Amino acid sequence: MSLANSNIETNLTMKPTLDPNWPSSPALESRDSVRLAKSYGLFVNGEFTPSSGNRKYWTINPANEQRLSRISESTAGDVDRAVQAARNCYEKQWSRLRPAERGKYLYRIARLIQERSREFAILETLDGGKPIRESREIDIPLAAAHFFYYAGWADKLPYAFPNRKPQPLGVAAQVIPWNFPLLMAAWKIAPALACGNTVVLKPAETTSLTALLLAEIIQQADLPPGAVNILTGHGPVGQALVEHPGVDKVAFTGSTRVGKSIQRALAATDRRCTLELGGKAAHLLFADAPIDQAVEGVVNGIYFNQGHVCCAGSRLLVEESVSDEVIEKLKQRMGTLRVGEPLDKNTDIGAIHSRQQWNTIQQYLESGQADGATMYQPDCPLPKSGFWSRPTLFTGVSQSNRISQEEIFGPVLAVQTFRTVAEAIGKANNTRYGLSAGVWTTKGSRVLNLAAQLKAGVIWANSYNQFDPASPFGGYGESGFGREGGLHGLSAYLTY
Ligand code: TAP
Repeated sequence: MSLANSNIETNLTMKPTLDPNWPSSPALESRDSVRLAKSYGLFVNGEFTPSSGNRKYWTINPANEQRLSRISESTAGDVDRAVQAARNCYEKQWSRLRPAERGKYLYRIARLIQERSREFAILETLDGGKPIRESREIDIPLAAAHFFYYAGWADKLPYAFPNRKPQPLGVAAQVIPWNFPLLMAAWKIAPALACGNTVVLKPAETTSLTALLLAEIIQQADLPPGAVNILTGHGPVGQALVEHPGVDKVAFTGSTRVGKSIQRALAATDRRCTLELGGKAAHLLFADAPIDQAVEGVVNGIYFNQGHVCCAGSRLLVEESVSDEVIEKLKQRMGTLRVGEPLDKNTDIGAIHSRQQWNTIQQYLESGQADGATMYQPDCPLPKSGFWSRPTLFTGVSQSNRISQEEIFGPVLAVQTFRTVAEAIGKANNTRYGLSAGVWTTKGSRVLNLAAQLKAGVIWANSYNQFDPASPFGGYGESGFGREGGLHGLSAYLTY
């Protein structure tokens, strides 16, 4: 058969029909792909139950302010019930299980998260406002990875702590924030269960949907009733939980203000506590760094998840000789960022999480300008409804300005310059926080020197926001104490 007679020939000779105005195909993730209940109950003792007070509140989509579903407000009685369920399960079942059996349950949860990852990603984006690209490629896979990782440790604790007898603590009260809802739940629940503890978890009031889907998965995975309990509601629910006398361990991630109040409440008790709090991280960018790569890393470091990131690189310290070039390149790159509909797969910066957080960011934008810094924002269009903030860069910032001292938790970068390494270190460490830092240089010896001198729990070199379940994460100073992730994350849930 000659090619001239074949279909291949015919197709090859057809004129191209690609219309440059065609829209790109829709994302697989859409609002229609998830089934939202009209309202949700609490997850206690393996079952979804109404709250005893029968009070509910709306959770909304911050990208359009539309109501998504109604969430139950737990009462003190519900907290009591959940802690009791966790205690019963701890004493009668979970702590007595063969460790390898605990591991099997955790593997099951990890696989179910993977199976339902699209649902999880859409819910996370709808409820929290983060771009679907981030929920799909970072939050959800990392959450599954944490369960896989800690599943592997469940029957190897004696190897993790040789010559010791590691024992679980009992009932863990866990309270998490709204910026990485499923991921924070995984960071907390996976190591606790792997070590033989049971859990009562309170998600943030504005982002409970993925925690409730996780509860469904826990049911599906057939965990013993009471091993994991999830209580929704506002701050006072978290307070009642961490102060409950039936709790043996408190793990909190959130603001430094609330972290301090928890520490005060636990001061006279022998309960174990870990606090993962705020941050004000610095990038240190040296003249010898690969500038384009560094600019990309700085953009990722601050604008990822709208800057709602505890370890966000919200300060840039750049060597004076390259500062003009770096700032120019930063502005160019910021101009290419797409702000808008979080469910659009091309979106770089999604919605600000809530009106309250939007107000906070506006106050900092005003404060930066009032203090004399120069503000730059690209002229990108913003949607009409919902909460939005353009990526922002401040130059001419001084060390005492609020925007260089306080955690903004928004897409706002404060730029300062330095001339010597000592000056860079001094400025980077001049903060009450100490969660993370980024170093941009081609000199390996400088990286090692800075890693030893920067007071930060995590230091990335020529990269930023790299997370792995095997690597510990936590802070110094007002960024809290204790580590999550890796082997260190196990020790927070054990006595040995
Ligand atoms: P917070 O206001 O502190 O809230 C965190 C959690 O605590 C929420 O579930 C909250 O409930 C609850 N809560 C409020 N008052 C409480 C009390 N008195 N006792 C016990 N629980 C209470 O923080 P946020 O605004 O959600 O999150 C942002 C903060 O979290 C930032 O500072 C950020 O840096 C920090 N963060 C740190 C890390 C790490 S790993 N260090 C990771 C993520 C976030 P409601 O939501 O109902 O108020």
